[in-house]
Amino acid sequence: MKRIMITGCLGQIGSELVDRLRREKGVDNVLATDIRKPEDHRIVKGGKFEVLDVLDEERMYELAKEFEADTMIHLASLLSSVAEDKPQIAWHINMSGLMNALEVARKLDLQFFTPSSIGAFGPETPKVSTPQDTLQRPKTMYGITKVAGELLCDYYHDKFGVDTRGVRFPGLISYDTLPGGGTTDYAVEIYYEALKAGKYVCPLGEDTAMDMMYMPDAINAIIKLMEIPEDRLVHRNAFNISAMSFTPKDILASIQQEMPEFTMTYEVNPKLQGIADSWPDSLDCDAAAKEWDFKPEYGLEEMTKDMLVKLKAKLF
Ligand code: AKB
Repeated sequence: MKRIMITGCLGQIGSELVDRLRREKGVDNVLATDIRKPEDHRIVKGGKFEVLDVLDEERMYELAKEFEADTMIHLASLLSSVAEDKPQIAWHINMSGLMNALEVARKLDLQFFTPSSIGAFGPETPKVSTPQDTLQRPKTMYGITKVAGELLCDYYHDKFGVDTRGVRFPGLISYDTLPGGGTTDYAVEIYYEALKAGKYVCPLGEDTAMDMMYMPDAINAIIKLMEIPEDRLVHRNAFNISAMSFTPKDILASIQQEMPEFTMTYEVNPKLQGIADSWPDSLDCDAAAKEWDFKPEYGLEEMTKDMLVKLKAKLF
């Protein structure tokens, strides 16, 4: 990873990944792209930035070639909840966008990363300690695009020799950029509402367990996986990773440790509940630990403490 082009940079992962890579690899070695260009955004102002619709393969190719990229990190995608509202558009963006990015990687011989998700599993998958290699029959359009994406990335490696790598991200929690349209978004919103309103209405039932991870661990995971020597990898697309598994009741209790006055009520959203119920409760991450030393640092307690401090500084 010396000259890195990233799509979907203004999203939840992209904005923090760009900051980190600009710091570590040099501002001029990172090309940030997104479909929109808010002129006063720090990602737009702070280094190389180009407008790119990932459905435009020709422009993606020209930008990567001109920049002399050696790595493509493809993040642009619709998340699970919004993809259920617009399944046809989600298929188009998630699949054609990925195919375009893989084609650019093949033509220019780029190392390639794209995230998969816990959404790549379905209701028939073992729910607890979900194995790395197991049944994947998701029932959401998001999940279908993620499984197809995993297969496509493996295909580009096996058929064309593209160095494709990926992880199945759990819900990601961060204070910098809000996620948009995911099923796990509640675990971010809850901290905002705790600080702003002192109360939160949760759209999922109190015992709904899902895998989660704090953003610094997610960024570390991307960088670590991309830098591990290829001969260590048995799997490629995509590795189970997770830092914790919790329910709304658990996160409520962890926030109440810091803010005893915080309260939560429940108004279950059937769409979100249905998606969450079809996903694993907890992943087995042994393959990632063995093949590229994956080891997250934050558990629920440490994350809650850090989130509340950082978010307070941001909001007030
Ligand atoms: C979503 O909820 O859609 C994402 C994910 C787990 O992939 N955060």
